[in-house]
Amino acid sequence: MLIKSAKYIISSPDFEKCPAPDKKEYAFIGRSNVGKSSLINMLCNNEKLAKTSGTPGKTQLINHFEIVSASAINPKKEGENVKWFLVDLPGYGFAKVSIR
Ligand SMILES: Nc1nc2c(ncn2[C@@H]2O[C@H](COP(=O)(O)OP(=O)(O)OP(=O)(O)O)[C@@H](O)[C@H]2O)c(=O)[nH]1
Ligand SMILES: [Mg+2]
Repeated sequence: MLIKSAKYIISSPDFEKCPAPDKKEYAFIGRSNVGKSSLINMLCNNEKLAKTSGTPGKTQLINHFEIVSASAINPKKEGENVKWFLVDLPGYGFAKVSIR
């Protein structure tokens, strides 16, 4: 699969405020500081897309990115643009931030 573009859409404090689920969504779950945001940036070839930090607890909101990729799953649609959400989630565990 070829990711053609990745665009920041919105940061949401809880799932009810997230964008309408009109596209497929993919998210990575894991402890704070394991590299979820870095992985998203690597996949999208854009180091500035998702904010990363060496201090656990950087991502505190649900961040939606709209991805346009060239389809490689359905042979009939090969090369066609497909839009989906890549979602950067806050980590759990040992975030070095105060409890809100
Ligand atoms: N050695 C190594 N360090 C990495 C790798 N990926 C990310 N890091 C580092 O790990 C730290 C945390 O990366 P993030 O991508 O911000 O981690 P996160 O899982 O999004 O963290 P939270 O937002 O706190 O949940 C940063 O200092 C990155 O540079 C990797 O593949 N190898
Ligand atoms: Mg993060």
